[in-house]
Amino acid sequence: MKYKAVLFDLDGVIVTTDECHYKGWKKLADEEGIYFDRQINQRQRGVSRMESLEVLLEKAEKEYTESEKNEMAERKNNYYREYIKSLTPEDILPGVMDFCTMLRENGVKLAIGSSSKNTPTILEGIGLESYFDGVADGNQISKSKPDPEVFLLAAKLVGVDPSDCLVVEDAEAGVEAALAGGMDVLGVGDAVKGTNATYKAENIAKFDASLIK
Ligand code: B16
Ligand code: MG
Repeated sequence: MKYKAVLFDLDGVIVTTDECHYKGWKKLADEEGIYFDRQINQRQRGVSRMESLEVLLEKAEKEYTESEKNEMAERKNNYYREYIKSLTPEDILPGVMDFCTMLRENGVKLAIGSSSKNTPTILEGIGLESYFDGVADGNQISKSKPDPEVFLLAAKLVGVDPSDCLVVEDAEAGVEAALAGGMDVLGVGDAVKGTNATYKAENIAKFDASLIK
């Protein structure tokens, strides 16, 4: 194989939780009377909770205090956590398990590199809490994507040099993070179409894995 490790983003790559993030932010925006749509939501992919709130507040008609912002981020997270309560292995996105099985059979290490502080809850919901060789998430980092910190940590956890890693991402910020860390990247979905991702595919199921063999 061309890579010794594959580092997966979580929301929008392994699991459908990107839709739960959208619904949580939409509910908050409606309550606050702030315009919000799916295009704005694309820019929240891969960035931290507080940075996502700032994206939403670009359309706000008033200034919010720091304590109001903290309350809003917490409110959204409570909605989000309600939605992800019902996650099951059926919410794993198409092609993910086949791709992981193929990689593992070829001796490739598998890790998670996610900005989300809810990563442990999500992995438990989809039954993959002990599946990965390393998990780097929003609880362990201080700079979120597009900074490469989370992917550099994931590479370190599996003992692989960044230049031997492939990152799989659905976010523009995530693609930038991987490239900044010296890694190749497979971008999936609509949000990565304008990026410099090494490979692009609609989703993992549609990716031609012979390209990395
Ligand atoms: P939380 P990823 C990211 O996860 C999401 O894409 C992004 O929309 C979210 O704001 C961020 O996690 C933080 O999530 O509020 O759960 O800590 O795509 O890097 O797996
Ligand atoms: Mg993502």
